[in-house]
Amino acid sequence: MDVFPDIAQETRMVVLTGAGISAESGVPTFRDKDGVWGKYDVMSVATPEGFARDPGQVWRFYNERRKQAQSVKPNAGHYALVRLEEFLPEGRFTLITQNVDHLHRKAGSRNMHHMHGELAKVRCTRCEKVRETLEDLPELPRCECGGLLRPHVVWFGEVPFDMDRLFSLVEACDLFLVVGTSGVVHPAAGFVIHAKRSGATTVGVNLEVPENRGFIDHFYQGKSGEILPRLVEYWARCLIA
Ligand code: BV8
Ligand code: ZN
Repeated sequence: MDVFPDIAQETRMVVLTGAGISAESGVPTFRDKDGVWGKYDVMSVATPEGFARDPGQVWRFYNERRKQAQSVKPNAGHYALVRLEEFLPEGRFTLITQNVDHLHRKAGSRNMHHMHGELAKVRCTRCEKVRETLEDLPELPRCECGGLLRPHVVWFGEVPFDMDRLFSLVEACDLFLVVGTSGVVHPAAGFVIHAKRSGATTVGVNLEVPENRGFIDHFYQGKSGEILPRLVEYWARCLIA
C-alpha cells in the first residue's frame, strides 16, 4: 500500500463521502451488486418527474430508507473522520457528503454539508417549509398549508445545495480526501478534478477503483472502516511530530 501523504497544522482539508462509507453500517450503496438502483428504477423514485407521476411510489421508497436509517449506527470510518476534525485546527476541516443518511451527524461530525439533502428532512411543495422528522409518515404526507410534502433531497436533474460555497471550499483546500463513492454522479464526482486543478493533493479510499481514479494522487483500495482509522492515526502523528 502506498505510504500516506504528510499533513501539517496549516493544511486545509476537504473530505467528500459517498454511500460506501455507510456500507459497513449496513446501509446499501446505490451501484454495487445488491444496491438500491438494482431494486428501484432511479427515474421513477429519484427524479422530480417520477414524483409528479407517482408521489406514493416515491414516498414508499423514501419511507423504507427512513425506517432503515433509524436502526443503523455509524462505523469506524465515520468515527475516524470525527477524530480528524477534532485534532485539526479550527476551520481546517470541511466534510461534504453525498449521503442522505444521518450517520456522520450521529458519529459527531460538525462542520459538514449534506449536498444531496437529508432523509430526516421533508419540504412542502407549496410553501417550501422544511422540517426535520424521522417519524413514520403517511403515504402522501401534507403540510398545514395543504401542500404535498416531498423528501428534502436532491433528485437527478435538480441542483445540489450550496454549490457555490462547496466549489470555493474545494478550490481553496490543500488536501482533498474522497471516500466511498463510485465517482459517477456529478457535480460531486467533479470535485476531485477541481481540487487537483487548484493545486491540492488528492487522496482516495474506495472498495473498487472509482471512475475518477485518474485524478487521485494517493489511492487506497479497501474498506473505509479499515483504512480511514489508519490514515487518521498517521495524520495525528504528523501533527504531533
Ligand atoms: C445536477 C440523493 C446540475 C437522493 C442522489 C443526463 C441527464 C440529466 C442529468 C445528468 C445527465 N448526465 C449527467 C447528469 C447529471 C446527473 C448525473 O451525474 N447523472 C449520472 C448518474 C450520469 N447529476 C444530477 O442530476 C445532479 N444535479 O447535475 O444539477 C448542476 C451541475 C453542476 C453544478 C450545479 C448543478 C444531482 C445528482 C444528485 C442525485 N441524487 N441521491 C437519494 O439518495 O435518494 S444521487 C445518489 O448517488 C446518492 O446521493 C449517492 O450518494 C450518489 C453517488 O453515489 P455513490 O455515493 O458514489 O454510491 P455508489 O453506490 O455509486 O458507489 C458506492 C461506492 O462505494 C462504490 O464505488 C463502492 O466500491 C464503494 N464501497 C462500497 N463499500 C465500501 C466502499 N468504499 C469503501 N468502503 C466500503 N466498505
Ligand atoms: Zn406548506
